[in-house]
Amino acid sequence: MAKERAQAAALPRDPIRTGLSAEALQRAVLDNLAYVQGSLPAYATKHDWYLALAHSVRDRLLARWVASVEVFARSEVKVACYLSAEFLIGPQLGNNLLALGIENEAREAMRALGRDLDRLLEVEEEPGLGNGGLGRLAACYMDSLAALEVPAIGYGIRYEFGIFDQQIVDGWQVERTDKWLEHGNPWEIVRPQVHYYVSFGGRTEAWIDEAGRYRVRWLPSGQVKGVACDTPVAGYRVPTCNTLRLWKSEAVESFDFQDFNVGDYYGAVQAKVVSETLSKVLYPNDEPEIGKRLRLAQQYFFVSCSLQDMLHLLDLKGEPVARFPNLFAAQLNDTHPAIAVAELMRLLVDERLLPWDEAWDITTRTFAYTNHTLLPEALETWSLELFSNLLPRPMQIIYEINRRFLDEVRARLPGDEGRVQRMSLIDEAGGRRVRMANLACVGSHAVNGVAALHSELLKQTVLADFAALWPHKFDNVTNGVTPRRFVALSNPDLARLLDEAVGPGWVTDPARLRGLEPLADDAAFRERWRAVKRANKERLAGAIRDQAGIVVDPAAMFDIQVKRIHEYKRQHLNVLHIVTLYQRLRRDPDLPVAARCFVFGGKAAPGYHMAKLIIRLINGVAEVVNSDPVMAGRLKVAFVPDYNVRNAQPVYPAADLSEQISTAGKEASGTGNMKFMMNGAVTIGTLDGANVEIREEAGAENFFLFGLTAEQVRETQAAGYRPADVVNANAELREALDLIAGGRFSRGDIGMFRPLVENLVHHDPFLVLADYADYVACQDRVSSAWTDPERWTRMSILNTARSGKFSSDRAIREYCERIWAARAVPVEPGK
Ligand code: F58
Repeated sequence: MAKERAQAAALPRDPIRTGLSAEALQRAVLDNLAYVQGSLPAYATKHDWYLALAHSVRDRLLARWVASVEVFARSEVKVACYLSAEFLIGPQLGNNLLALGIENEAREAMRALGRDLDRLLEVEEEPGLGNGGLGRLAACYMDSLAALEVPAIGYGIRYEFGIFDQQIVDGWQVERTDKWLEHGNPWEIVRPQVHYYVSFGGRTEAWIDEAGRYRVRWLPSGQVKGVACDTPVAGYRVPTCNTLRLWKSEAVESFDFQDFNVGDYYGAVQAKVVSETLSKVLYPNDEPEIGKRLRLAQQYFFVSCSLQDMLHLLDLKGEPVARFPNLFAAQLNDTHPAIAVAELMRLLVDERLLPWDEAWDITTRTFAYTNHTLLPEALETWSLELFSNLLPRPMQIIYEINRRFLDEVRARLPGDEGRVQRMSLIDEAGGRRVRMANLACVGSHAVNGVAALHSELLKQTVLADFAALWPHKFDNVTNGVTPRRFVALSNPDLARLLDEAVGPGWVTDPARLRGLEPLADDAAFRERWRAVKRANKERLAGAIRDQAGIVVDPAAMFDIQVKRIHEYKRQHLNVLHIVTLYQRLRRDPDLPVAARCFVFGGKAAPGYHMAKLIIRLINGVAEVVNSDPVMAGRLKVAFVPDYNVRNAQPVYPAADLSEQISTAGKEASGTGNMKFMMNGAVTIGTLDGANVEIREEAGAENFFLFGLTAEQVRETQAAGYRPADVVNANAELREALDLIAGGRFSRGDIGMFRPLVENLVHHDPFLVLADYADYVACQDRVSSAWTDPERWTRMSILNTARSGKFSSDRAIREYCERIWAARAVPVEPGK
């Protein structure tokens, strides 16, 4: 640390590297173009210009970054460590310009060089290092930690291939590999000197050391090296610049050379390839699947590197290991990093020689666990056989944690072996498995759900036994999203209007948006509000034309559902409504319904056939509706391919209606719902996840509610739900299903959608049909509200005005105060 401090002090203040004026930026870009890209303006490609600008921006972050790292060295500072297998950070250039407050200067500098900043922003690849909400949440939290000046490190995996690119071919999803590193990544600093070794396989051996202590050593069959790849996370208009530290796997020379020495050169090369495979690819699932050895290896790899790094930082501070929980808070983003509980115990007991109880106290004071799902089938477990083969020493430690834990359960709640079995870290039924959620609960001092309803249901269902044993551990932190990326950056026209209406402070203090409330009654303001929305819709219409080849009318209501495709999210309920409107209009072309443009976006897990069929159905309906002259000017349907952070940015600002229609009790929180609300969309939704709180904040009159409650869902299923009865009782629904099954949307192919329709009629596990009638009735209310633009605009303004709660800054403050005991430490650059 002393060395790093010296470096910070010595960091030269060269205006070419640090100046924030347009002129300084222009010189910096030319400088980097020549000396980093080895190019000249006359020959430079768009990529060269993008990279030269990106490096110039990164230069401007570096002094802040070094000064922020210095803060970690101070003895009293607690660092929030966010452990997550996914960080869906999105494109960096625009966001960093915004954080530094130099968008205008950069635009001017590039204009002077004959370049358009917007064209350069388009060049940046999406770093798709996550699947969906969970990964994006991690990125929003990193943004807020920096904005709030809380020292923080995000720890994860530097995947070479992120989430696949989605193409639509003949209406079907086709996956293409994502080559996000093809043109290099200007934001990343690889630090080969920051590396750790991670063991795998082999066996363990007990022994007695010189001091007579019982010890265990792990004799692994292989080791992998983890190298730190750092990305700066700039705080919005503050000097703090935190670190996202992602680990890349490399081969360990010594291991390969063992093979080499016995003459097996190809074996050595093969070992190298295997080691590098570890961080090669992100698993593209939105549900964990069983038995993927590589995935468990990835989890252990990044967790072990991260904990070794934290211990190393502790040593650099010269602090004793007993102070670890005072200096680090580690948040487990779902169970993917839950193996950290066993790994910290291993590091403390085997390597730092701490007695078990002391190590356990440190461990439980360090970790806290966030759960993101109630779906029992989505709770992660690993086969014992796989686990013990890959990680024999962590497995032993889990057995020991379990033995002590179950003794405690038996002592505190005697005579309840059923409970003991349910709470055990090992599931003994069927094939024996390690239960990661149980490990996370036992090893953490705090457990939270991600919305009020979800946290309640967690305590009543999947984690009920743990909540009964340790009620004090359980808490709720409702998710939040960053208003920087999702309003200020994505919706600049709205941002300007908000600046003018309530002052620019809303970006970091969105409670100020409440100041919009009186303006909802101001006709002139409503007119301006509509003009912003209209311009945003025109922009999205352009993107839909370019990407999906579909022409949509910006005057129509933009009714949007974007998120991963999943049966519980019920994109097919939305489709059933569209088919119903289509039928009504076919029957009566003069029917007075609001003109609507339905927009969908989202990826399906490659192996999830039903989700892929839902995409095919959306595209089949789009094909028929969009080419039917009766529907012209009334209905349009568009599926925008390759939904990701970058493509999402123009979507939220253009939405009139936000579709949040999951089966109540299934969506833990949702975060897209919050992004829509901030951008002035009105929600149609069930009482699920954070929708409940969105409705509370917006006011029931500014939210379109339908559907069964979580409790009614449970009751309906318990009473022996028969979806066929629902179909028989509803002529419109029957007609819609018949049309789908009859091949209308599959060019006459009556087999294509049969699995989907049969599943709905005979099983319907997510109560799509049970909620259909109420959904359609609610959509009719939406249509009639749309016919009164003044009323609609008022609702839209009030949604933005009351969205302040859903800023990730509020969520991070709650984590800091209630879970991490972490606080802001302002950075003074150059000191
Ligand atoms: C999501 N989970 C929840 N999982 O579904 C959503 O309700 C919530 O708002 C969000 O987390 C943030 O709390 C989610 O995105 C994944 O993508 C995992 C990826 C790895 C495999 C398991 C699912």
